[in-house]
Amino acid sequence: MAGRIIIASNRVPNPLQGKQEAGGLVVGVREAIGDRECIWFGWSGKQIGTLGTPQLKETRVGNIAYITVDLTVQRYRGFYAGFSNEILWPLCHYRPNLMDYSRSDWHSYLDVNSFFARQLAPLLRPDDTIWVHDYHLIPLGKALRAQNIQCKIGFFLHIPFPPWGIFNNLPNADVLLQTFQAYDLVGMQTMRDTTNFVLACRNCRIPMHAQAFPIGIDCEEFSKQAATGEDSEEFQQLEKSFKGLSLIVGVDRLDYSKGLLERFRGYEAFLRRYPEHRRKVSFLQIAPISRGDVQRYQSLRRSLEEAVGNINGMYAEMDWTPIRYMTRTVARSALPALYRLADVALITPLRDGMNLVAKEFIAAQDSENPGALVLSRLVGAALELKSALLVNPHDPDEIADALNQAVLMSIAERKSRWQALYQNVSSNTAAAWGKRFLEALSKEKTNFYESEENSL
Ligand code: ADQ
Repeated sequence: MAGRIIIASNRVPNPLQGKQEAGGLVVGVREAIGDRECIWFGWSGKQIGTLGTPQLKETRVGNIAYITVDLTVQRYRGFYAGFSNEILWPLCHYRPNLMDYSRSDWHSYLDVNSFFARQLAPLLRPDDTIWVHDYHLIPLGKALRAQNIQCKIGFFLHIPFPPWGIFNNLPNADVLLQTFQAYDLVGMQTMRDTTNFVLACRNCRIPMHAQAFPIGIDCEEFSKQAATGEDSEEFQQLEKSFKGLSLIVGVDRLDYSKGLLERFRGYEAFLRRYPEHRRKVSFLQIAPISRGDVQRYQSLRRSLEEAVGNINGMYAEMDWTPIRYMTRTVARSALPALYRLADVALITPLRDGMNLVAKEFIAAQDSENPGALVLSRLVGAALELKSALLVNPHDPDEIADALNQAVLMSIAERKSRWQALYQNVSSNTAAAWGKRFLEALSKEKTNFYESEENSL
């Protein structure tokens, strides 16, 4: 593939932060770009009072030009806080009852996507390849076609795609689905999402194809950071404070899709039903606040604090705290060593497109003494990480039983499960994900319902 790569995502990574700060999307995309010329386009993260003439801000680092544009407060509310996060996010995480729908947010969503397309179109050349990311920008492809852009355009959805019976709760669901037709390739995280998407399109008589491209992590880099991080002061402190205890760890953005309340219920059931583990384990849950200005997230935060308070109130001893819960931001550089120190990772979202934390935990383990992974069956990663202890996150007793099994697991079993998991995480990397998507996009546009391995 010649030509430039154009990445469009709602938020653009800070070009001045190194690899250290990068998440899966950023790593995968950067590796896939390689040395090719690239524009990374999106929202600056800034809200402005009135629009005036939109100002594009460009920062170039190496072969990548990061180009961002501000949004007005009104557009931010309708497009981002409203339609993206209070309608599409709950809907795609199988929670249509949490949608807070308004027609004006829908119009704002379409309007901002057209606005982005108008800003991006003049920067494009005919031989560019455009890769659009995630639910904020579903109609961007169609809006670009309306600007007469004929380049190849691919789309990847990072979050789940629910069954039609759920998706059709969205007013104008068919109109939104039709906008996917502007893309030459649509990628989903798993075959489950791909099937749901294609069947939803069939229900609306929209001929569409899609493929599964499960996202990975930069496994080698993560393993290296975990091993070297053991010398850091943070790690030493942490190790000292958990000395003699089995450490159970959870790391998730504070979001209702991550199943934190249900997880705390599971941990409570574990302490209640297996009292022999009290004083011998400690659970550290890190949950950095996200979307803190949204009311639903504020009330979730209060419920979580109450749940932690109840468990600690009920089970704590003078010299033992059952749960430590942090909403403060933890340096990303501290995570690999924390995962390595942990005996068990407890990752139990109610729904998740993939869940990179599960993969990062596996990458970070010491091969001679790996920890055990307790993972929700309902996340994309569970379809790959089959040697984890898989649980239904809605069942506190199942979580409790899995925690008991994880804490007691022999070294031989931990090693053999981890080897199978590591094999998966190290072969399906972020770089491989990005390359697979762009290679598939560079191939034919036509119907590949039958011919492609991962397509419907
Ligand atoms: P997220 O919902 O954000 O991603 P996840 O896949 O777990 O969920 O990725 C979170 C990332 O943030 C991980 O790389 C993690 O290490 C990092 N992180 C978490 N806590 C942090 C902290 N305190 N400080 C710094 N970094 C932290 C969305 C979808 C997922 C999908 C990804 C990628 O919801 O399902 O796996 O995109 O496609």
